[in-house]
Amino acid sequence: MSEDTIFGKIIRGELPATVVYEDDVCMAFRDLYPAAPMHILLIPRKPIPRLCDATAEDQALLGHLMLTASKIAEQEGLGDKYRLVVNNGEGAGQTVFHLHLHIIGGRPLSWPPG
Ligand code: DGP
Repeated sequence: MSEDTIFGKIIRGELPATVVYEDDVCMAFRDLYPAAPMHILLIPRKPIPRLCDATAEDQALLGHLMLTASKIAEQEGLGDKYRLVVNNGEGAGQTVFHLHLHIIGGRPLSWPPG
């Protein structure tokens, strides 16, 4: 049912978002509650709730997301200084159950994350 998440609504144009990239497979927009000066969310159009719900059928889609994240980071001027995060499941902090990659940058990033 992840078509009914806020991200499903953004994909369908029912909720506004500041879109920075889109193609047939995915779209990327600015996070409404940024954790860093640059915080973009990259989502597949296919409504996969969590990364652990992806299957072998999604292999090309997942590869496309990774390569697109790198392209967006370059487009947004992050150079090679950015972090990709996937929160998988409630226990890991996932709040929107439509798979998404956080692209975070624009400040020093410490490790390990909290
Ligand atoms: P996560 O906690 O990993 O599920 O990340 C969800 C992210 O979605 C979080 O960083 C805040 C962001 N977010 C929540 N609601 C909206 C919204 O309506 N629009 C946008 N652009 N981002 C949102």
